[in-house]
Amino acid sequence: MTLYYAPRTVSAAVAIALNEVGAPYETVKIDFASSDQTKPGYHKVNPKGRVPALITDRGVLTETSALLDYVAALYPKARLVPDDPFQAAQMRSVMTYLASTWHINHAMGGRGARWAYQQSSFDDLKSKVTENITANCRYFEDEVVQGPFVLGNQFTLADAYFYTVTTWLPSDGVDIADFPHLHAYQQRMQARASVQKAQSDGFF
Ligand SMILES: N[C@@H](CCC(=O)N[C@@H](CS)C(=O)NCC(=O)O)C(=O)O
Repeated sequence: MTLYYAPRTVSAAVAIALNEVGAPYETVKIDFASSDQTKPGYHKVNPKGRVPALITDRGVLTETSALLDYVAALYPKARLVPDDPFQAAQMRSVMTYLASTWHINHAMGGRGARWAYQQSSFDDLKSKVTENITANCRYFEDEVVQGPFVLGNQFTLADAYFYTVTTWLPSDGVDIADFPHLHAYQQRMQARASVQKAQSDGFF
C-alpha cells in the first residue's frame, strides 16, 4: 500500500493504524506549501484534493475513517475494532464526530476560503476556532475518553484518530494542560511505538 500524506495532517492517523498492525507501506509526501494537493498530478490520485489517500491493490481509498476501517479489516488479529457491536458503534461515533465536527472546527482556522470570499470572513471564522475547539476538548474530557484509551482498555481506531487531532491543539490556541484527562491521554499515546514511528517518519 502507498499512503499519500502531508505532515501535521489527519493522514497521521492512518500511519498510526498501519504501524499498529505492522503493515508494510510506502509513503508519498504532498507538499502543501507548493499547493501540490490542488494540482492535476495529485487529482489523479484524489480528485477531492485532500490527504490522506491510500493506494491499495484494489484501487484508491479516501476519507480517513474509511482508511482506518480498511486497515483494521485487513488485519483482524490486531483487534483495532471492538468485537462488541455496541462498542464498535461507539468507536465509529467518535470517529464520525472527529471528521464531521472537530476537524471542520479546526479547518476554519486556515481554510476559510472553503466557506467564504472575503478576508474579513476568513478572520471571523478563525476567531471562533479556539472557542469551538475548547468546547470539543471539554466534551471529550468530561464525556468521551474513558481511559486509558478512548473506549477504555482496548486501543482502537478511535485512538489513532483522536491522538492525531490532539496534536493540532497548539495551532488551535488550546493548551491541553487545561484538560488533565486529555493531557495524560496524549502522553500515554506518545509512548506508543506506532506513534513514535509516525513521528520519526515525518507525519507530525
Ligand atoms: N474528510 C476528509 C478530510 C481530509 C482533509 O481535509 N485533509 C486536509 C488535511 S488535515 C487536507 O487535505 N487539506 C488540504 C486542503 O484543504 O487544501 C478525511 O477525513 O480524510
